[in-house]
Amino acid sequence: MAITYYHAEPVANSLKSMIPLFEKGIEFTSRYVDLHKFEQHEDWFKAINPEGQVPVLDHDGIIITHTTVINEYLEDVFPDVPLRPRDAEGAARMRYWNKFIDEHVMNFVSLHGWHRMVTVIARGIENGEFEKLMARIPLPDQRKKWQDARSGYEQKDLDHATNKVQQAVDKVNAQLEKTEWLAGNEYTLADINFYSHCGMMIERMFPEMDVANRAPALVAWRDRMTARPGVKKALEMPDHTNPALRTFTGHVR
Ligand SMILES: N[C@@H](CCC(=O)N[C@@H](CS)C(=O)NCC(=O)O)C(=O)O
Repeated sequence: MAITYYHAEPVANSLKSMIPLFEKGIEFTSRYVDLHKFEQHEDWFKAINPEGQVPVLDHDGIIITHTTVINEYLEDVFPDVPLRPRDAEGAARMRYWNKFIDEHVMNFVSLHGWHRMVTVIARGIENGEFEKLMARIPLPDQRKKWQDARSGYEQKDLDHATNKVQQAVDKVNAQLEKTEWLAGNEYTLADINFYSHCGMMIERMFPEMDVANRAPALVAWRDRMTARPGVKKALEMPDHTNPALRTFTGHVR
């Protein structure tokens, strides 16, 4: 059995499927894909994932993409250390939160990350070179995100994204006042999802939200998450982000 995990820095999607690999003690080969050099749009990588995005799981030649799908696949194939409740109700609760995070959190935090970091990168590319890089991006939505990063995101879109994040923080905090973990009394893939996309970086990215006072249950949960050995190991994976840009994003180190 051989597993290769293609990933970028330990944050957001790349972190989200790396945590289950460590939590479950699955041996895997790490293959770093350098997003700063647009390696995800190179032909060799698009031959593995035609959508040109990380992360990707290769399990004995079976290619799985999209983190929520990867994580459920890992759960089905390696159930010994469970990260999904074994009862139908618990699994449904976990999936409810995963759906909420995938649809109402991920893209909105991501927009702020791109605004603070990718805008700088996209503007640093010469005319002509930028168009060539755009032509290699397979997903139209991603191509637009890169183009918008270069021209600058609209304030109304950034404000909308901030509101979405704030609503999510309040909703998650309300849940964590009632239960230890998002889907109930068990640590699940839903916790890993929210942590990777929002929980780990919320205070650094949105200091004006005053999360410590606004959402103390979330902060206590975030500290429980960060202390987990599996999470720690994932966070220790290499980070090649330019340190000057890293301060604006969720990167831990
Ligand atoms: N829905 C996908 C989203 C994957 C995604 O957005 N990956 C980002 C990194 S966090 C990426 O590859 N960005 C570079 C690009 O699209 O050019 C998932 O859950 O895996």
